[in-house]
Amino acid sequence: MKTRSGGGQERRPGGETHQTARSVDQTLTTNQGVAISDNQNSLRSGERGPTLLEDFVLREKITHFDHERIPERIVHARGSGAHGYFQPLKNLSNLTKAAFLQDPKKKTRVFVRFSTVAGGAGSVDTPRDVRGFAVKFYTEEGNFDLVGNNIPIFFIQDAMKFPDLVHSVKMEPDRAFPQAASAHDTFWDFVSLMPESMHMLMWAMSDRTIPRSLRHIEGFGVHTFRLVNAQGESTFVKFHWRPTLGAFSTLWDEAVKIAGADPDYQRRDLWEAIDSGNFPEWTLSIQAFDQKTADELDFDILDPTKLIPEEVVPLTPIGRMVLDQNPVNFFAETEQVAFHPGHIVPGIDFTPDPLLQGRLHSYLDTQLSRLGGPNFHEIPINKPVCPMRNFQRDGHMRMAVPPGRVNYEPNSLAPDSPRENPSRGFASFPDPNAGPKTRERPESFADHYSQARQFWRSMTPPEQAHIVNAFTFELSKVVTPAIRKRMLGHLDVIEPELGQRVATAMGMAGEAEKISPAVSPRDDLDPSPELSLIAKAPKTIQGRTVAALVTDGSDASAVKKLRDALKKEGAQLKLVAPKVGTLQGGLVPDMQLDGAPSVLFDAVVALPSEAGAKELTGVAAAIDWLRDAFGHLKAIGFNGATQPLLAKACIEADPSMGIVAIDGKGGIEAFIGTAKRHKIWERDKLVRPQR
Ligand code: HDE
Repeated sequence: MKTRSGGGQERRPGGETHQTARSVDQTLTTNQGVAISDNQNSLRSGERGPTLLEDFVLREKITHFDHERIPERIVHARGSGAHGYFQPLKNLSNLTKAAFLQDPKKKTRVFVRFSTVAGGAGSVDTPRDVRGFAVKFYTEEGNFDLVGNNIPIFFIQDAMKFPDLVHSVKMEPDRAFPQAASAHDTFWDFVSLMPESMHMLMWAMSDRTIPRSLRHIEGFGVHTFRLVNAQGESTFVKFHWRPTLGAFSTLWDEAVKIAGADPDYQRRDLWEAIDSGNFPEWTLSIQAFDQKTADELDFDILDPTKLIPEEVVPLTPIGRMVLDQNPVNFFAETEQVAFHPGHIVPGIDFTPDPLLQGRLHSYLDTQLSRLGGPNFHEIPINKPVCPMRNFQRDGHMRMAVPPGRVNYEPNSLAPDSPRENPSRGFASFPDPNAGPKTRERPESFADHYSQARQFWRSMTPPEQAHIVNAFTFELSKVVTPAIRKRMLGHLDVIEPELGQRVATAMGMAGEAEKISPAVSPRDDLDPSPELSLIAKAPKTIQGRTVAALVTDGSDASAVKKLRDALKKEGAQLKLVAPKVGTLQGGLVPDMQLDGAPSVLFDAVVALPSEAGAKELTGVAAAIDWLRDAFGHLKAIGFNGATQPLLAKACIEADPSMGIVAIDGKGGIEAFIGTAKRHKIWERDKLVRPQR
């Protein structure tokens, strides 16, 4: 279902309507509404003379253009957004009085922005990086922003360290590189001096930071929040988003090649999925627990570098989010949307997590410079859908025109003007935590290694191998040997096997600096299988793209059979050919081979004609197409004609390694069954050194 075209008015968040129909009079005007007679030529003194200062049309147009860019976000600059809705699964009044969580029939509109953290707005989509997962709920009681990431913990425990963390990971300030990459000295220098980062580093070096797409990421609120019901009772919660399609990742080599083949890979994927009616969906779950459970946990619930394993406090699904509409204007919506963890509604409240507390200042402050002043809440994408009234006035770019002489409260001159409302208004939970004024880390935040070790032990062998490879890659890019050695020392503490494998892979065995942790890592935390993506991956190809390599003379009926079978599974087929024009035999390719390497697809099938296959044996892009799919552990289907090409790519037609002949009986089903495995892990040892 297309949602962006057609006449009439579409409902937009912020109570705005979006006019999609063209007005009858299409005369071009200035911003003041003056009709423009010539939009091609500036006003000049004589045909070949100088341009006149008087040309208000030119000056207005150029001046506006000069100011088209606003400062990009200092972090999370590159983002992709979408509209959608949220619907609770049940009435949650036992936990919270938040109005949007009471009625399972009620849909609340949302706007979501996914992002990478370190790169600039024009950087690529697939660096190794944390993904932001920010959701704005336009509730009837005001906007609620759940500003999370795709990783349940964070690098640091205290907001005081955030500028240092971000400075260290962004481009180095003298040389302005590397862009969108943590693989450089300053980042590893900083984190290797911050033991509290160790747990997050394990996640950052795992496959979580190279996701297959934005539709395939989990999301987390990270901090512990509170839900508060009408009786004033509070429950602690951690928020979790789980994609219905399952969470999947790419391989590092694949992510690197995608960056070159399609820098907008994830933005395009999200856009195309929504545009074609394949609306991405997530379940919102909570881990809900009381003070007694909090006291019994191994770690402090206020420490954002720790998680609560699902095996200890299970997830309770509470709602579902569907993204069903692309933005109609990237700047107006995705760029100007302003998230803030402090945008909260009655029934939800903060905890004194020292990272969250710092964020409550930062996000409001950053919008002042990013969006130019204190009135960013009037920008349509940021506007609440419920009535908004107060005595705040004026400032840059004020849109509202509040009439009357009364702009203060209390007043007796305007009895109908807004008043506070103790029964409905937001009341902070009376958190009893207080103490002497101090700058100190609590003792309960001191264990920095136990959950890092638990994470390592919860991974499957391929995931462990990827973590080893990621540390090896990143640290090999660090030029200063002392930093490498310091990090190797931390890895030894996390788990000696990890430290040794990375050191050996770098040719630095025995060179680790000795790190003596303040609190030694515990050995008794059970692995948490829910932390592994591979262990819980659903067997599905729903929402995936399979590519078929076709040539002149390819069998159109074989292509149709494959397409129909994939469609039944909710997957789509794209045709890739040496040339994009219509092929002999009538097939119409979607993409030309040069611009469609196999990294862009989830699984591939070679369906050339015999003559076509022979010709492709002399084309590097075709050989790489199969070799890369092989190296990236993707299911490969082939017809009989492909044999010479497989031979040229040194690929043995071994079904146990996911190389499936599809022209025989049951061939297509066998191929789809293989593709549902996402990656053929058995093949990994054939193509990657097992460090
Ligand atoms: Fe952010 N963060 N952050 N952050 N963050 C921003 O706000 C900040 C943190 C997150 O799509 C900025 O509007 C501080 C944790 C997302 O617009 C800024 C601290 C988590 C986004 C800011 C943190 C996040 C941001 C930059 C530590 C996961 C993108 C532009 C105290 C729970 C939102 C902006 C979007 C953006 C500050 C830590 C998630 C500068 C000070 C932890 C998803 O205000």
